[in-house]
Amino acid sequence: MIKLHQFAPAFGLPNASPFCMKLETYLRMASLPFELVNSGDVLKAPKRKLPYIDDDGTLVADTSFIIEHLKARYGDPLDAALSPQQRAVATAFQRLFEENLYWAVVQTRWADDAGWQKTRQAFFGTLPAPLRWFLPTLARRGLLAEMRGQGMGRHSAAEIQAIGCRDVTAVADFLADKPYMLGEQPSSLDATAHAFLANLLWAPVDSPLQRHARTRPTLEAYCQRMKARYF
Ligand SMILES: N[C@@H](CCC(=O)N[C@@H](CS)C(=O)NCC(=O)O)C(=O)O
Repeated sequence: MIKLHQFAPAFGLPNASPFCMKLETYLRMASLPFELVNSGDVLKAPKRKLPYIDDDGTLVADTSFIIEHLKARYGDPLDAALSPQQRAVATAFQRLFEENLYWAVVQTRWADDAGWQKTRQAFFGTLPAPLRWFLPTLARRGLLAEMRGQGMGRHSAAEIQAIGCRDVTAVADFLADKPYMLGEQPSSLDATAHAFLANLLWAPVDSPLQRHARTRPTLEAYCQRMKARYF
């Protein structure tokens, strides 16, 4: 049985980590049986980030490597029929979500003071004292340092939100009125798109980015479609 090691659910979402939610969505889409381990223990993770899987004793980290592993071991029901052009588009959008939009969402949750109050309560509120007193500040400091190292953190809040809004516009314009990102059939790109868009639309963290996403009703309809089909 595949064990999916991830953070505990928060914000009323299957997971407030878009990467953890991406992998759970993929496993559901590919009809692979799995067990959730909601320990949130990054120190046990091979690359010190979640999620990772334990597949009958084989540990695999990073959602892209995990999905490659799953395809090689259990088959590729979602992407096998994609054309080279569709694969190229999927790769480009995956990078948009995971390498760029992700940091704009991080800004709304970890840098913005009002967002941080929500994040702190949702992610750390149930921790026992004394962890509850110092871990949130350490985690916040660490993530903001990562954001600065990545480069996004060097921009102003308004600039970061404008960058993220352009990503959301690109996704909404490309999705248009198609049922799934690449057309009539779902592909693994939809695991990423659903996880990142649901985290943006449905987390109780107000931001210019969220308000912008909510002006595009096809994004809400898309997430509802994915939720109804796979969750
Ligand atoms: N490229 C990785 C990204 C995973 C990732 O960034 N996970 C975050 C949560 S969304 C994490 O574990 N952060 C903990 C930390 O940085 O200490 C993947 O695709 O799995």
